[in-house]
Amino acid sequence: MFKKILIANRGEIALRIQRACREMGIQAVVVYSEADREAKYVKLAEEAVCIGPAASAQSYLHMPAIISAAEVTDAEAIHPGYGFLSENADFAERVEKSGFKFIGPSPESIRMMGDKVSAKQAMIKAGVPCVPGSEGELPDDPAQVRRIAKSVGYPVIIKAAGGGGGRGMRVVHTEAALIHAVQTTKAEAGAAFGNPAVYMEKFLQNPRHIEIQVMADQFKNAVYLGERDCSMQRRHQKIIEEGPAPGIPRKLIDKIGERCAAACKRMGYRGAGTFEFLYENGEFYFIEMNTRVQVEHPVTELITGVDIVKTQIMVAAGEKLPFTQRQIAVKGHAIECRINAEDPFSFVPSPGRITMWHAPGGPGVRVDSHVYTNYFVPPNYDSMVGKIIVYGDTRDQAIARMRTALSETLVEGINTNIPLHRELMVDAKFMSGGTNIHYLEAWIAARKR
Ligand code: MV4
Repeated sequence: MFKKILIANRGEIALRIQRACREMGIQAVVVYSEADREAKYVKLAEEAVCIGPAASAQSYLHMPAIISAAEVTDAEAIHPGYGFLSENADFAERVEKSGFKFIGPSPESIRMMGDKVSAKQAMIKAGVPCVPGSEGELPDDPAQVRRIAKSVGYPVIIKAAGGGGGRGMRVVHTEAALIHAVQTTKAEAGAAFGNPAVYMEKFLQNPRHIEIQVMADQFKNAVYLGERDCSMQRRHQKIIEEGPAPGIPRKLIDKIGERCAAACKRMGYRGAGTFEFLYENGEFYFIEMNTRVQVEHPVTELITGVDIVKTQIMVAAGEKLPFTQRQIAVKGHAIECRINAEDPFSFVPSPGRITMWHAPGGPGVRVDSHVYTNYFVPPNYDSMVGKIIVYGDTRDQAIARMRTALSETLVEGINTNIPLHRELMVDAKFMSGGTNIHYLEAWIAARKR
């Protein structure tokens, strides 16, 4: 096992990874920007290296600074967390070329999934169901593009191969609008991702966003750890995640989960991964794969008992997965509310000094946060200041516990979205479960303040 790991991230996930290291008897080195000197993950670390100014491009995204920090502290491995460099294949490659282990998949796997066209082709080969659409990249010939759209059937969606997470897509409802939409998306994709390639899919109108967590080792063992429902989102930012997904039969989850695990084995995938699906009318359609630990990983940790971060470290060190598929069972229900420093009505970020922070507690309540009373939320990064995750035997119990947890939570000095969460936890449609990806935005539009 590693003696020392460098954590190439900030905020709550830097603290989460540090906690896994401590439990495993591994020394953790944290890195921080000038804006993060006061963060809890820095204060709690035995070793911390300043890697640059507040701007991410000059600190958390600056590969030479991070690799130098690993060199001067004699770390053996680098955990990238989520965001920042976590899905950058070139970074993973530079980490390994510099003699460190990258705690994540191989650069080849990251690259393959980063290109949404090659990811989809890999899934088709592996028998994972995908949204019907173009076979790979769209050709240049407008007549051929029209023919493909006709056979897929309108509405269609044009997506950039280099996009993902909601960036670089355009819905097309009629043939008259098709070619212009393709050309515009290609131009934007070329400028934004350095890759003008686009592909086409049937546009699903009212899907849910369901994702399957997987974990694999270098010996081609791979298991799926159930699912999460991440449909409660606004502008591609998830705000509530839960597992299991309300109303989806376990048999369907097992069937798709087995396909995901089989795909991992076939690809020689190592580490944690998430297969993202759209779910509509009882069918799953693969859209993207994330090759990192995700913000919402605690939901899976609570319903399976698996420590995902610890397992990431074990498999990166070359160990076998410490469990088989037969040993994994989903039990109970978990819900996560992301707490953001923002206005609960306008969603404008609300950085600044937190004059009072009181976290909830009690049975089945977990809080992953790097903030505390007197902490200054810097304006330079994501507005998430923490996550409240609750567990219950049933979904109703989890909701009841989340209501209690939210009622105990006290944050002063900044605005947060806690009022929004409090309202949603008593919303009849949320309470009955199974709302689609458009529900939250429609709910916000109709909301009275
Ligand atoms: C789609 C779709 C409907 N049909 N693909 C948005 C983020 C990116 N991961 C893929 N996205 C979508 N792809 C087809 N063929 C609708 C979305 C989508 C969405 C997906 C998941 C969660 C929230 C979303 C919000 C708007 C659109």
